[in-house]
Amino acid sequence: MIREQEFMDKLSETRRYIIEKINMEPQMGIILGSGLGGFVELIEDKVSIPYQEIPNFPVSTVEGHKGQLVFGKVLGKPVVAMQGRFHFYEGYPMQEVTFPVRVMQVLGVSGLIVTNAAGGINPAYRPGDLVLLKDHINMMGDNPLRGANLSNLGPRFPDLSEGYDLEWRQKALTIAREVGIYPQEGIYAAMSGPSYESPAEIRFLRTVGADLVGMSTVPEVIVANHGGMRVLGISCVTNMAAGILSQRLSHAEVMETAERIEKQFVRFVQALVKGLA
Ligand code: R1P
Repeated sequence: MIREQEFMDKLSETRRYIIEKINMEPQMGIILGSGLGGFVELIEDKVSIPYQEIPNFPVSTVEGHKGQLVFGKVLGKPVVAMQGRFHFYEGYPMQEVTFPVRVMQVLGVSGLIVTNAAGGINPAYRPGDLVLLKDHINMMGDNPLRGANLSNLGPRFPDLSEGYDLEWRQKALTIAREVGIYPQEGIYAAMSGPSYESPAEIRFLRTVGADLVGMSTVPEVIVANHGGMRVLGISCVTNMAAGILSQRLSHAEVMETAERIEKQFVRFVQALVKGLA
């Protein structure tokens, strides 16, 4: 179980290590989902720090998640991007899965764009669609805030009634149209994975109102909200979920679709950083 002082000490050590390497204060954080890491090509005056060099950082083990923090500027705005995230199914406890969000918080980040590759449940979706998240359903069986509250970082019982900031969502829709993108809006259900969901689980998720399913994002969003950040969530529909179409699922397909829509995704996130920061 997490001890507050121990956690804060770790966080300070990580922060100290990072601020010695960068000479900027990132304003916005971006978490790049499976196959979407190419966004970092766009970051200027880059300082990239591999996760294995950062004290107290876990290491990404999933294909399509390179494993580095990239600091720099996007259209003049100071950002930090996670090229690769940590998933609960990799075996990390929730506090480790979300440790980078805490690091962003203590570096001064006040807004987070969190992205993922997701399976489409809503039959109106097609692989390749971008979806702005309006809410989530936590089906992971755990919560990153379990344990002693980190009272220096946020409240015991954070409100999630606008876990995905409404004003940002509205602005994001306008910004999307300006760059010729027409995203869907939907609710993301997070499962623990790593097995993909069964057709019966997908029918269940559809019944309870989920439009998309994946194995990430929700822990990060909970911690970001706890830390007082504004959050925007974007899913790339990389495949239809089990049982929606009669085809089998694979991470190779997830990566392939993510790569196919990466250019459009990058254009959108770039415009968002400019418009929201
Ligand atoms: C499954 O193909 C993987 O893709 C998604 C799922 O969560 C799972 O990790 O990855 P991201 O959510 O990290 O984009």
